Amino acid sequence: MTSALLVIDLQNDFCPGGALAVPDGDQIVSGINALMETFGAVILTQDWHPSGHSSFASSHPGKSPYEVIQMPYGPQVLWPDHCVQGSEGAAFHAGLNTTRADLILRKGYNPAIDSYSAFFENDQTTPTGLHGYLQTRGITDLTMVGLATDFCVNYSALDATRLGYRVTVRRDLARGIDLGGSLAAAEAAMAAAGVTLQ
Ligand code: VGL
Ligand code: ZN
Repeated sequence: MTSALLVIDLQNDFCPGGALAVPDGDQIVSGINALMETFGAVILTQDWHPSGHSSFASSHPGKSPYEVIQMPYGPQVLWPDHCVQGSEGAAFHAGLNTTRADLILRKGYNPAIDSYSAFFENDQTTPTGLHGYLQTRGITDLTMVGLATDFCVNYSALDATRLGYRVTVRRDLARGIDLGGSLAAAEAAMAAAGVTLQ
């Protein structure tokens, strides 16, 4: 078996002081840097939205952040503007060891579709290309860490198990947004799907 570490969205906007701050999101950086040294493959994901992205509440007159709307592909939480391409908020946390990364995968660049998962956009059909990359490298096992446990980590872990990877989520190296119980729901869904919650 060949394993990779997938570091999800460890960006300024998801850390304290950022536009969509995850509580204690910055507390996991040094632990993730240390964990990188134990993996033969390290992949970072980067949430990377064009300004005016359809997941931003500001793109929907009269709507507020954290409201849910119906998109052609299903329900979508509306977020504060975050991780706008090229902005400081979209940059990786300054303490993250990005030098160690083999691949930096950007997602969420499609103006009309959000992409929580590192594998598929939120329509659950448009691929990001990560599956092909991992397959051609012979990677079968994935350990996931980063932000946010209940959104991008959760969706990535569920897609990865569906695609046949063995998936571990390091809860100690992930943090959640927790909108109305979404953290507990995500952990239950991951456990039910066969994700190892460590
Ligand atoms: C994320 C909400 C919106 C995440 C990204 O990285 O979990 N959450 N965009
Ligand atoms: Zn986003």
